[in-house]
Amino acid sequence: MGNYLSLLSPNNQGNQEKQATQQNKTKEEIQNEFNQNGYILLKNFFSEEEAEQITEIANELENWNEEPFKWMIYFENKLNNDNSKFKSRIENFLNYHPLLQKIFKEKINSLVNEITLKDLVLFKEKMNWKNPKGKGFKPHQDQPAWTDFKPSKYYTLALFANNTTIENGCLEFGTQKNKERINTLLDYEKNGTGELTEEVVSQLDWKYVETTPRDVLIFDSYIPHRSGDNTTDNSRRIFYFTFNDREEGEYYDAYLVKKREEFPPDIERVYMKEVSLLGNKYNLANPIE
Ligand SMILES: O=C(O)CCC(=O)C(=O)O
Repeated sequence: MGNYLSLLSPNNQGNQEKQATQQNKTKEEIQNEFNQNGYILLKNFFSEEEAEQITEIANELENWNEEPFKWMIYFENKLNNDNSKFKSRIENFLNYHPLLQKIFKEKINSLVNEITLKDLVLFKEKMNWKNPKGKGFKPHQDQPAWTDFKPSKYYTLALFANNTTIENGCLEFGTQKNKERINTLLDYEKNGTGELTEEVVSQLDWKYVETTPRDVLIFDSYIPHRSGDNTTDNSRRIFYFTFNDREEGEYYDAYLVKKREEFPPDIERVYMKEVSLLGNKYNLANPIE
């Protein structure tokens, strides 16, 4: 583990305020930056070795076959619409991957708690592939996707299984020009894709966030974000672990039940009612078919 966790860990409390990270920020400065912007990038949080493990886990998931009522794999059509589909997203894999579970328990959950200063519990996890010619995500906030559940806010921690770049469709975050933290829902297309209105999009300051597998990114469910198409020949993979405040309840299992009802993975669709893709908040602003 790089500098951050030792900086943030309780057994280092004596000198943690003075100790600098690779970004020369104290723990308090990191927490303040997250509170101010609604997102924070921690550069080089992981060692080279750990970054390789993350990449290797993504490689393994890539080879998992579809299995009904286990992990959930979703597909999208290629950009050139040649009728071929590729894997676009996998959800509900944490409980089937012991090494990832270990990393989650030892590092991920504690880190997100320390940055947000909350006792957070996992709500859901996913990995988005964005293969070569994979499509981007339209500008949106995450909160409207999860309003079937009680939490007033969610926090997502992202891990990167590739370098993410402007060319392969890295994440972009929008903040208000007056620098005020966005803590409410902005105007979005309620009957369509969940996309923020053009007016809202044009009023925000958009910043690309390019990353490597050594980095960690944390963002909340009100920060507007989007990503471009992958115009390169390599895939761009990001893990997302989404949490909510334990005080607002635990919904991990309930979310999976609801998602399976509303937007089941392809392999389960034969068992389910017809799936509506358009205006489905379980498919908010994303390219999944
Ligand atoms: O992976 C991406 O490019 C964006 C993902 C995203 O915004 C989402 O899944 O809500």
